[in-house]
Amino acid sequence: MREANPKTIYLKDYTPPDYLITDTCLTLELDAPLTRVTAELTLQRHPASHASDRALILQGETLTLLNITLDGVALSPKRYRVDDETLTLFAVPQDRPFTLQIVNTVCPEANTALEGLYVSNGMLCTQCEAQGFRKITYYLDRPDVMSRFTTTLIADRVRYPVLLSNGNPIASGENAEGRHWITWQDPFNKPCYLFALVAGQLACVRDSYRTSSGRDIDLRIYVEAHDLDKCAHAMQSLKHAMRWDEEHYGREYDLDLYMIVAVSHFNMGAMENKGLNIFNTKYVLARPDTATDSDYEHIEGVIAHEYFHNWTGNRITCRDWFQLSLKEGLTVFRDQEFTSDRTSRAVKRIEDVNLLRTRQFAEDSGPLAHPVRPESYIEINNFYTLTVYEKGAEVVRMLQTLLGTAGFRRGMDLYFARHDGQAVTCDDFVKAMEDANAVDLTQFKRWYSQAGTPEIHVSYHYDASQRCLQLHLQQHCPPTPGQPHKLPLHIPVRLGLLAEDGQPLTFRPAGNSQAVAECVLELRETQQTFVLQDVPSPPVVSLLRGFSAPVKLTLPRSHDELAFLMRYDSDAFNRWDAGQQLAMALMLAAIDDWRGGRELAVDPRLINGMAELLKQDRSDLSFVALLLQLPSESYVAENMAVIDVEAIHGVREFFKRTLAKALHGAFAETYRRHHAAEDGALDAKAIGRRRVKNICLHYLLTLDEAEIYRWASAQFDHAPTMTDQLAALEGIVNSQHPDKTDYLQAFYRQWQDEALVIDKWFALQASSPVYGHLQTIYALLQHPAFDLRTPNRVRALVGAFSQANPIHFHDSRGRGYVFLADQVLALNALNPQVAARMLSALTHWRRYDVDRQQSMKRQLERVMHTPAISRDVYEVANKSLA
Ligand code: B3K
Ligand code: ZN
Repeated sequence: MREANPKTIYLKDYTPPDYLITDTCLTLELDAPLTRVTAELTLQRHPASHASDRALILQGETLTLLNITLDGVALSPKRYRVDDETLTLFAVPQDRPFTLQIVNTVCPEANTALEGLYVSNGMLCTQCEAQGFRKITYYLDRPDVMSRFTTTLIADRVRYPVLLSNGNPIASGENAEGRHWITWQDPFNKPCYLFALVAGQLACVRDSYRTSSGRDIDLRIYVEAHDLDKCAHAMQSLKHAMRWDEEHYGREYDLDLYMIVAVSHFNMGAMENKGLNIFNTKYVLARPDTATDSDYEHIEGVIAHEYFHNWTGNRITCRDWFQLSLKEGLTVFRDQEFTSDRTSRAVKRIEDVNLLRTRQFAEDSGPLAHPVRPESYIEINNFYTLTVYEKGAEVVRMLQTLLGTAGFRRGMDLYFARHDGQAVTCDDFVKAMEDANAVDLTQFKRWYSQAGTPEIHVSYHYDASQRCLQLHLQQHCPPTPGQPHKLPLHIPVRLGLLAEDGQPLTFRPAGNSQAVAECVLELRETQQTFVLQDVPSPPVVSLLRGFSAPVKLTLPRSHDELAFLMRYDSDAFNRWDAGQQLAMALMLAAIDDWRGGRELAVDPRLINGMAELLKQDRSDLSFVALLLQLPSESYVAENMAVIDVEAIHGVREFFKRTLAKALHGAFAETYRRHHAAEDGALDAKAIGRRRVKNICLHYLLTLDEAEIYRWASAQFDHAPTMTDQLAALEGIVNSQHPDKTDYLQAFYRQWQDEALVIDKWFALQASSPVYGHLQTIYALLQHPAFDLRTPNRVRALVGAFSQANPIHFHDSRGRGYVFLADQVLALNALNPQVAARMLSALTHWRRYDVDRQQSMKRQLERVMHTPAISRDVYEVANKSLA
């Protein structure tokens, strides 16, 4: 819990460690109430250390210290000091290696923060990133201290038959009193945040993988026995990821064994511990009747992400936690590319940009804005953010755009060759890109140090007599906390031109002798003019293709021009985006009308654009499904100066109903056709069919027609997949369907033993604009299946309500905010990491009207001034109010 003044840690204060730990031998006598840890560490003074002090300071929290010996001699209490966070040994040998043996105990079953060693459904497991290892034993808990780990696990053989740690098992045996032991050794040096252990009654699915050099890898997924039938997809995903990394980056797996363990209680998605990934069950378990198509895709993506970390994160790790994006941004970029290759590039790009533009842009313009490489933090766990992950991935993507795929690969090869086995910085990564391509990326590096989303304003002029197009680009980045003035960034802007008939136009960029159909403009100045020659006719400009940079682009366009691009742009991303911009412009205008009490209407260009789509027979139906969707309420909010939740919701619902009325026949026909073809298959075609069909159903359900209610009910009753059952239920609950409560109950009865499905049941209600009002939320809080100790459940109820149900969360009397603050305070005592995440829904209080601002602020203040508030929650509340 919080010290009087929580300390801020600064990047500028980084110094290399004063000691190295070359060998780490751990022995854990495991049990849920009390685990005894014996650590034998071989240390030596860091050859480059200049500190004059002979003290050694180890980190340790929530530990009970029993005994310390140095080179076999017990240390008297005079030789060391222990406090809540450190163990200081006053004088240790400076001129030779020495060994420390430290014995301490921990209490896993009291650990509700789920960091360090804890219990999940009777199983013992660990989470050490970022600083959880210090809750297991005293250590130099920092990523630039890398050591060879040998771990012996001892436990009751009935209650803990499976004992796992990193690397390979090298010895095992039986002890007295029904206990057994196994020793694991990891041949690769690693920082302690990659340490893991698991002990429990686990069942295992096994498979194997032959690497490109012909080595056979033993693959295992460990789960609770009743989940054995839900592992096949995760295993396939792992094998696909292993092959992809060989083919795309020449990276092979390096141990003989790769293990994944699924646990029900987990603060995030998954963790890339060396050779022993620990996963939230949500990203492992899938069966067609329990997991949706999107779940299947996310599982493949997260399995791949953790696998890719083996090279980008584990073999090459971070020097310090400010460099987090070195491994996270890069690994997200790699998993995005993998998913694009495995599914649809256009769909994946749109989904990623949607996330970035709605959530990361909001983060970047709010009080918690920070650079991709932050300069300071109070609690590092608060910096596993959309900026570090998603914007970090965009920064890597821009490097690939600027250097070309081959140049980027050369940079990656050099990065792996140069830094294998090291703990490095974002600068080291960019240096490898520079050296491999003989380019200067000094200006580009500002993307790592400057927070905020740049805005680009574009204007252009076509000169028919010269057949020349002049494009004028201006960049500006608004101030963010601590950064009032920004320098111009190096921004890749991908561009193409369309002729009046919608066909691509070729042109010649300045300095090119050849005509091209597309090019990347490199914007470096605050204002810059680009000249394109040999443009044969007046063009329509398609800019920022594929969303080539994480910026806000403004280019005044008529509705006709947007409708034209929506139909003809050869860049799939920009086609979709033109439709979104058209819908956005119309919705924002309608919001003005709503607020002025004027009558609303939907422009025929949007209706016709959607009608066209429904007529065409396109193969990428998942892409069509995205084109049929209106901008989300949160994206509309992001585009308003003062967010008006009621107007946004009212207008969006009006648009849905109007489109449903106008396109009734087409929606109904499309629904029936795809529904008739439903066979429960899981290939891209079947997934696309379900997506389009369920969107049509949701549009039609806004019309309150008995016939459509029957369709939804029938789909619910006979659905072969969770995708269809859940979509039907969601449609029913969010419509005026008279029997929605019965359907909710039926769903609960059917799935009460499947925790991940019950999470969906909570989330669906908590995010429902029709059903998820405060009374429902309070009732769900009392439901026997609700549990504040299970992060997935908390996210399903508290997270879904506060982040995905704007109309009820922003209740005009502020009761939604009181609810959230109450839950944050209750969570604060149990799990500060999750509590801080939940609080983030109040961060953007300045974006709302004055009354709401006051109510949100009051709750933030109430949280911040609560005694015993955690560092995690304090940092979010304090910075939100600053
Ligand atoms: N590296 C972990 C995240 C750890 C978060 C610690 N609070 C998962 C990942 O990004 O792969
Ligand atoms: Zn990661």
